[in-house]
Amino acid sequence: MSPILSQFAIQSPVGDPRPLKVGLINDSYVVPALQEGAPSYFLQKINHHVFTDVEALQRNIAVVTDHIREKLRAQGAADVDRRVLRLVPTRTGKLYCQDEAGDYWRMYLWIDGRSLETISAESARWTGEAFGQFQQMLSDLPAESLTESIPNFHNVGFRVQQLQEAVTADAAGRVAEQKSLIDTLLSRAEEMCLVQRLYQEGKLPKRINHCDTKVNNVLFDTDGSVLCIVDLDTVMPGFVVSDFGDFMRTAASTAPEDEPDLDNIHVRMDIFEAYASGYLKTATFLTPLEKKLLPFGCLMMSYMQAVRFLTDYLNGDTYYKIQYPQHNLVRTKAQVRLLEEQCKVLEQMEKIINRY
Ligand code: GN1
Ligand code: MG
Repeated sequence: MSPILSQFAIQSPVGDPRPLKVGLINDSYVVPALQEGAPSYFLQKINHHVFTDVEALQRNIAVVTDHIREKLRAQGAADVDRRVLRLVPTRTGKLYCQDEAGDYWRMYLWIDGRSLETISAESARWTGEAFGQFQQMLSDLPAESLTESIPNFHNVGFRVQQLQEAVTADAAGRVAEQKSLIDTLLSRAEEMCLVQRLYQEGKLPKRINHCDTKVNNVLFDTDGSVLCIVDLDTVMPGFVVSDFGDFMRTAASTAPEDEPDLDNIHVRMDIFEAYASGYLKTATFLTPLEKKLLPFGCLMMSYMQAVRFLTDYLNGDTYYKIQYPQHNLVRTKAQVRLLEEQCKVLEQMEKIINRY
C-alpha cells in the first residue's frame, strides 16, 4: 500500500496499514505511528459504487468537520483534534487520492477512542447529548453547503420502491422462498411513510442529520464520556427522527443487528430513556411534532433497514458486505423482529418522551 500512503501529507514514519472490521460499505485501516508521540492515521478505501461522487463526498466532510471545529474552538473546548475528525490532505492538497486500479482513498488523523457495540444507560445519556449537540452545531450550516451524498438515502418510500423493483427483477431467484417476508414488509409501507408525508405537507422540516447514528459510530474516551462522532459520509439534510431512531435501532436493542436467534431481541427501555433524556436536553430546536414522532422514528428506522437488507438479499448481495450467504436475510429478520418488539412498547416510549 505504500504508493497510496506516499500520496498523503504524512509527517512522520508509519507502519503497515492493518485492516479494521468496521462498517458494511468502506474498507478501513489503521496506519500506526512508528515514533512515540507521532500521530497514527485512519485510512479508508471509499466504496465509489455507493458514493459515486467522491469529490462532493469529501467536500461535505471537510465542510462539516471545519464547521464543528470552529464551534468547538469558540466554546473553548480542549483536545479539539480528538473531538472532531480531521482529514489529512494529499501532498498536492486534495482531500482524497486514487490508486492505479482507480479506487479512491482518504485519510484522517487517528483518534484514540473506543467504539462499543452495546452501551450502558450512562453512556447512552451522554451519547444523546452528543448527538443533540452535533445537530445543534450544524443547525446554522446552510443546507446548500452540502450535497446529498446518496440521494433519497433515508426516504422510506424510495426504499420500498427499490424493494418492489428487486422483487420484480428477482435477480438471485430468491423471491419465491421469501414471499411471506416480502408481503409482511410491503403491507406496512404506507404506515411507515408517515414522516415523508408530513414533510410534503409542510409540517416537518429537514435539518442537517448524521444519517448513520449507529452506536459504533460514536467514539468514547477511557472514562466512558463521548469523545467524537465519526463516519460522516452521510451527513446531509434529513429528518431528526431518523437519526434518533437509528441510534435506538442499534443501541436500544438487546442484540446486534444481525442476531440469528430472534428470541434474543428486545427493546432496552433503560437505553431508550437515557438516550432520549440526553438528546432532549441539548436538542432544544425540536418542534413539538418532531418530539412527538421520536418513538415512531425508532419503528421507521428498523423498518427501513429491514427493507434495505431484504432488497440487497433479493438482488444477490451486491450492496452490503456479508460474512456468510444468508447474512442479509438474517439481518432482515432481526430488524423485523425488533420492529415488532418496538411496536409493543410504543406507548411506553411515548410516555417517556412526554415526561422529558
Ligand atoms: C451501512 O457502512 P456502515 O456500517 O457505516 C449503511 C447504513 C446502514 C448500515 C447498517 C452508506 O453503514 O445506512 O444503516 O450499514 N451505509 C450506507 O449496518 O448505506
Ligand atoms: Mg456509515
